[in-house]
Amino acid sequence: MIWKTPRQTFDLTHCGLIMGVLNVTPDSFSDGGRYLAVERAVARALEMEAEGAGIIDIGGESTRPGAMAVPVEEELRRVLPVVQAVRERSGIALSVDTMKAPVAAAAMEAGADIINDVSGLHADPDMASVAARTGAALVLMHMQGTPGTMQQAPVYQNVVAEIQASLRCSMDAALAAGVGPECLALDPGIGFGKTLEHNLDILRNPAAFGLEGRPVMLGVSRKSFIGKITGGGGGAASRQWPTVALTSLARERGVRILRVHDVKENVQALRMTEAVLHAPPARTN
Ligand code: HH2
Repeated sequence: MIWKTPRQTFDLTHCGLIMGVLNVTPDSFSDGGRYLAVERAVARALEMEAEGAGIIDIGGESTRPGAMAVPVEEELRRVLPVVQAVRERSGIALSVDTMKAPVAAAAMEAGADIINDVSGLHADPDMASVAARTGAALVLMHMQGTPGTMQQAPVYQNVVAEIQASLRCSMDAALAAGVGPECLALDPGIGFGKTLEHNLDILRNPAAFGLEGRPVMLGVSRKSFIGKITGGGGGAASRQWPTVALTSLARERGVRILRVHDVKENVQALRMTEAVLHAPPARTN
């Protein structure tokens, strides 16, 4: 299972990837406001690389439920200096978490490798052509509605089938624009227009979203549905260990790319799970 960016070719057959979250926003639900200064953001990116992240995902617009859209100039101002500065210091794969084609294009120019579009190409009609032109790897995520409204009353007849159908449309649009199939990864979008029950349905069989053999990515990290299971109190950081548990479970069930805030702990869970999955047969003589 190959996933291609302009700079890297990841073989995900036996080895998954941890994508470290770096939100350069004032209002992200977990790390908002912590990495607004470029030097702090770069230091965190290099720390996550040292902890074993394979990708750093840089985002300049919060997509938490109820979040307001950010103007393109402001998103560029937040994201570009960080992409440039990390790229000067490291060869790690960089992803830009954006729904805006001009932000994706500028980030690719500045040294990014992956476009992570949580709208699955629905927000900006130019996104697919930017991905095709730059050769970016492209994450297509499913979202019902927009961040402003998505958690008001998400409804599905069959959540798995409807996400699959929507991801297939996104994939077809990407391929029609000239994105290489080997560049695509698919994400069911945990928490994006989903109730707790929808999220649990998705987690029961995440491999169902690996259409045409493409790698599945998942972002459960510290999300509020975890707090609904584990009980209140403690805020987002207290959801770290349930996130680690889900990393192991998801990897065992076929997910290859895990987007997380707590890199070190999730890398350990991933490698441990993979050691069990791919253990050589025990010797009998
Ligand atoms: N979740 C968030 C943002 N981007 N991208 C993908 N592919 N999958 C996800 O599940 C996903 C994502 C939301 O988390 P976070 O970035 O931590 O918060 P915020 O949107 O408030 O910045």
